[in-house]
Amino acid sequence: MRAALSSVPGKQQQDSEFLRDVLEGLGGKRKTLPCKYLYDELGSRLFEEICAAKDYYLTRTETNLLSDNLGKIAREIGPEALLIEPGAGNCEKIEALIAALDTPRGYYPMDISPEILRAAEARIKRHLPGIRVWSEVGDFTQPAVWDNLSNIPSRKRVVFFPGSTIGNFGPQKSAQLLELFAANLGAGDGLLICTDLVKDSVVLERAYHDSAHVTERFNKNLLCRINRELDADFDLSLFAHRAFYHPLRQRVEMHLVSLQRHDVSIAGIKVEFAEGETIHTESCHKYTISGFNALLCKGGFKPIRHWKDASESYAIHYAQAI
Ligand code: AVI
Repeated sequence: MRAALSSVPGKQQQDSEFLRDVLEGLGGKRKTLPCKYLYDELGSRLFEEICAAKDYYLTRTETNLLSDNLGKIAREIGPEALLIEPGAGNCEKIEALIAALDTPRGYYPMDISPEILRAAEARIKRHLPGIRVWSEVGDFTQPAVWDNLSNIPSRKRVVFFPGSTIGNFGPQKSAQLLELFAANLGAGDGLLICTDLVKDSVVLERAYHDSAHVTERFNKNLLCRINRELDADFDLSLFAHRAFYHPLRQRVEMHLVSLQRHDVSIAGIKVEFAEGETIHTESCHKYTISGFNALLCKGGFKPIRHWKDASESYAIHYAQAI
């Protein structure tokens, strides 16, 4: 396993970046926090709980859609492909896909966590012993983390980006991310990417305000993390979880609402909260097929095919780098 060292900052650098981002986000007129900080160890575990929650239909729908269409997807990808998975996590979803491919050349997972990658690599070796794995530790949004890919021989490269993760990037950043993918592919190489689709706002809001309150714990864990890691004194009982669909922006927004006027100290710096003031913690964009095709084109891809579930709730798209 080779680490892209330049893109894996040390603990001290991580802490100071976290503090800088938190003070910057809470210092503006509209308070925000970058959603990447939701995923510390507990946050990642809570996210796994969200994926299994009854009201969060996304994971379930994607899993079924993938397994229902594996043969067609494998035919579209074709033989001798190297599968690249940015933000691979536990590699659970890719296994069935690799197994369905005609003579796959190997698997190239990328993740910020070396432990997660090590476990995933072991899992692939156990379940698919003939598959070569090249792991890359680092933040896949950083171009340098992709550099080692050019040393891997392959006839065709395919980026696999499931989970509707593209939806957390926002209009500009999602196009930039697709451009980064395209820059690391050759003409005709593939992108298999999953998106949640625009739908009834009641269904969307229930997914992010689930009846088991897991998403609320996930959202509030961000304040716990700031308390723990940045010597802050957020009182969690003074914040409420709110998630609502914004139809014009086609996104669910997740916020933490201050229930009364109060001050919070973060590393000795005072931050004031008015009653009703919110911290915007995450945006989850939803797409129409034509809207996402336009984004693919902007990012340097030609849309080839897509598959939707029967209720047209979710989509898997296959596109080719231009
Ligand atoms: C990771 N991502 C695709 C999730 C989503 O649905 O946008 C994150 C999430 N936030 C709250 N619930 C799920």
